[in-house]
Amino acid sequence: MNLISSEEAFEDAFHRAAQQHERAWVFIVLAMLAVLLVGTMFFVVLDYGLVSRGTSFLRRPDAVMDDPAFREGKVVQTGSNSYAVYMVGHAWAWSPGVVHVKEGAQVTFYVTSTDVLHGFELQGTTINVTAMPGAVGKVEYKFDRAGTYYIICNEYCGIEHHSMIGRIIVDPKDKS
Ligand SMILES: [Cu+2]
Repeated sequence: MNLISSEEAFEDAFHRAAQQHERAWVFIVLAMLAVLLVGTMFFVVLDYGLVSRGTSFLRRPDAVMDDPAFREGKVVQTGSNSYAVYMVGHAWAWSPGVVHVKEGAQVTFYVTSTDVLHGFELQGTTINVTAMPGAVGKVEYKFDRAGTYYIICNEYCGIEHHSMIGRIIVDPKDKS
């Protein structure tokens, strides 16, 4: 009798310890998942550039067209070889559609949309900003290689989405 009860006591203690151990690991795994999930969200939003850190929000989404720079799709020279480009996405084109800069140009893009979400992705570069109505995204890039860079809308925006292509043409230095 005595022997059996001590065995039972041992089993009880063993199960309690095992349960505690399992609970601790369930907690640790859930905490790791939470950190991973929140970390991924921060990475995608801030570092990957889906939303620019320089995004400023407007009260009226159409107010952006009150700004002549956006209305006219301006390219402003801000230094000897630096430019500010005011880029508007609308169904289904980019304005300005073609931008010429010199090799080595430092370009600041201000990106917005007049209607729905568009994706401002510049092939061959790290530029990837969502063009949002009511918000202006800011992204900078230095074009060290001459050539044609295509602006690809990477956010489905309607029937002619696939034809929404713009061009940034970087002219070689020796060309005047
Ligand atoms: Cu699109």
